[in-house]
Amino acid sequence: MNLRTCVTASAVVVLSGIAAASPTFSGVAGVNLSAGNVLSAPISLEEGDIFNAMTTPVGSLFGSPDTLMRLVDPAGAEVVFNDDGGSGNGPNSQFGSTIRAAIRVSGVYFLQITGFNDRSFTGAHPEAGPMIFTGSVLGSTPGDFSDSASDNTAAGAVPTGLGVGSAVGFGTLSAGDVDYFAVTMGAGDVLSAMTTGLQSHQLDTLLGVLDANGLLLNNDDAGGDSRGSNFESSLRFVAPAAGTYYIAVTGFGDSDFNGSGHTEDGAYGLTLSVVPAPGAAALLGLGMLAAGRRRR
Ligand SMILES: [Ca+2]
Ligand SMILES: [Ca+2]
Ligand SMILES: [Ca+2]
Ligand SMILES: [Ca+2]
Repeated sequence: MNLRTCVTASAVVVLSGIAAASPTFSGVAGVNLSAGNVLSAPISLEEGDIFNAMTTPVGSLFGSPDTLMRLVDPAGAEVVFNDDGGSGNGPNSQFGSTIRAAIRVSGVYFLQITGFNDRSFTGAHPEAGPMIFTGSVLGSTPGDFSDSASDNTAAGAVPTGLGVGSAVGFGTLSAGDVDYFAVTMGAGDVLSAMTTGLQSHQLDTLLGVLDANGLLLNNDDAGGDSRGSNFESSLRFVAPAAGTYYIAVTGFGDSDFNGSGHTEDGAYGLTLSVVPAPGAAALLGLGMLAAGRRRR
């Protein structure tokens, strides 16, 4: 599977109560949806893994193609489904999808993406255009970065090491804690980011992106679906200028991202990708989804 990226050895993260077997890894791909097509890709997952995925439409920024996404288990049952999940700072409405799933049974699952409103995933839709697919598996190994210090400032931000590509890391919230992660973006680069609670799957996060001056440029509270709950966050952001941006994770109630006003307590995964301006998305290659693409 080419979704895998290099797993770096950083601080060991304990996934409490989770017997994850797969390595932790992330991936990003530019893919095209065509009218009448369903993108379907097999992915091997182990009991205890947490699977995460989001689409970021870039045909028109965050508005088209309007995707639906789901994960299907080895028995053919739908595990989780989402239509529009999370926020976007583009000029259009946000029609990308975000899903999370805690895996209870090992086996070959299918990730499927279709167009609105092909709820049966049979290909009956007119949606067409490029999107960015970002995915990760939170498994038994450390991620690419880890929040360890309790430093509620951008100056203490955890470097993600992310240039163009994807990364996945871990963080922990406690009451009053805000976590900052730094990414370097070029003008027009597109950021896709999502949080996933590790223990309860109901960690109520807020996710923000701030510029170097600390100005909050976009944020999300409840974005996407995870087994019926909707407390975690996902956002899409296009950089207006080249520079360092800060991704901030805090708890519900702290809408100004200064730590006051939240009592959320727990660990989470943070899945990220940064890719060049939308016009270049198709140049990334069809990635993992290409192999599973089928024409009706
Ligand atoms: Ca949608
Ligand atoms: Ca923290
Ligand atoms: Ca939330
Ligand atoms: Ca506050």
